[in-house]
Amino acid sequence: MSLKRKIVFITGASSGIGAATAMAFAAEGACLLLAARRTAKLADVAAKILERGAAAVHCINLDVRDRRAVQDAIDSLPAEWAEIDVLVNNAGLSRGLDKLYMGNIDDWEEMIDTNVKGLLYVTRAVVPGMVVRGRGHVVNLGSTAGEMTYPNGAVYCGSKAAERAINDGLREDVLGTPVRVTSVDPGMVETEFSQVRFHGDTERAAKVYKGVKPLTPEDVAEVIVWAVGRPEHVNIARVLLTPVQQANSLLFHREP
Ligand code: NDP
Ligand code: 8X3
Repeated sequence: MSLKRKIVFITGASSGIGAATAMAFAAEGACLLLAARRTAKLADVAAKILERGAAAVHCINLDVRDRRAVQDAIDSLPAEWAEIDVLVNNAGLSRGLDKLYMGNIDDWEEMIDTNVKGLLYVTRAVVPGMVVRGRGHVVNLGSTAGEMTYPNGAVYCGSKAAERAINDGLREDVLGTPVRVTSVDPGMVETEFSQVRFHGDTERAAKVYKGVKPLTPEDVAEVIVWAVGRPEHVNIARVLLTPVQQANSLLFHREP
């Protein structure tokens, strides 16, 4: 399926997987609607994707946790951006790595509000238009963490298990329409993810990737663009991808 001039809405496009996905869709000549909170970073991504071949770009300053702001952002899109063809529900984060009974409740709220409720708000705002127009594709970012819970990560893993259930539920609920629903579930990807998890502790973040060659954001972006580019009658339900040195959430082969 040609992605030329398709309107692709990516949440969390200011870094990591979201920014790489914007670049990958740009190379296909898509129109990129980019959202995040850090507008300066978003502007950098926008400039790069135009150089890369995006047909057009429009940036939105959006916190997906703000239910009203999400609906307003979609309702007030300029007419030429309103008919979203592809939604990539990528905005997400982990905070902390603590035993559940010692966890920081503010961290839990932030993860659940972003990864679960934010994803739901954006989906609720965008998918009705897809159903009415009779076309659309939703790609949700899951994780190996949603398949297998690891110690000290119960709330993040729970948020990604919820993503998995919501992804499958949405696919059931749009059955009978041409809308497609895909979950892309990576293992370890080197992005700002671990720095965010450890509240800016770069030394601790670097240890996460020690002795392992992680996935790059571009590896994940390539899978997302591939899933969206399948012929219109093909729905890729879920793609699980890991570095070769990772078998699942818990099992890694680390070089000394
Ligand atoms: P990054 O930290 O590099 O990027 C996260 C993106 O989410 C940023 O653009 C950030 O933008 C945005 N974001 C966070 N909170 C909000 C919010 N409240 N509203 C809007 N945007 C928000 O991490 P990744 O690229 O790694 O993460 C992207 C997705 O991939 C997440 O859903 C993550 O759970 C998932 N994932 C990551 C893996 C990994 O190992 N890195 C593996 C599996 C899944 P800003 O701060 O500017 O708002
Ligand atoms: C991100 C992968 O293993 O750090 O979802 O939770 S992990």
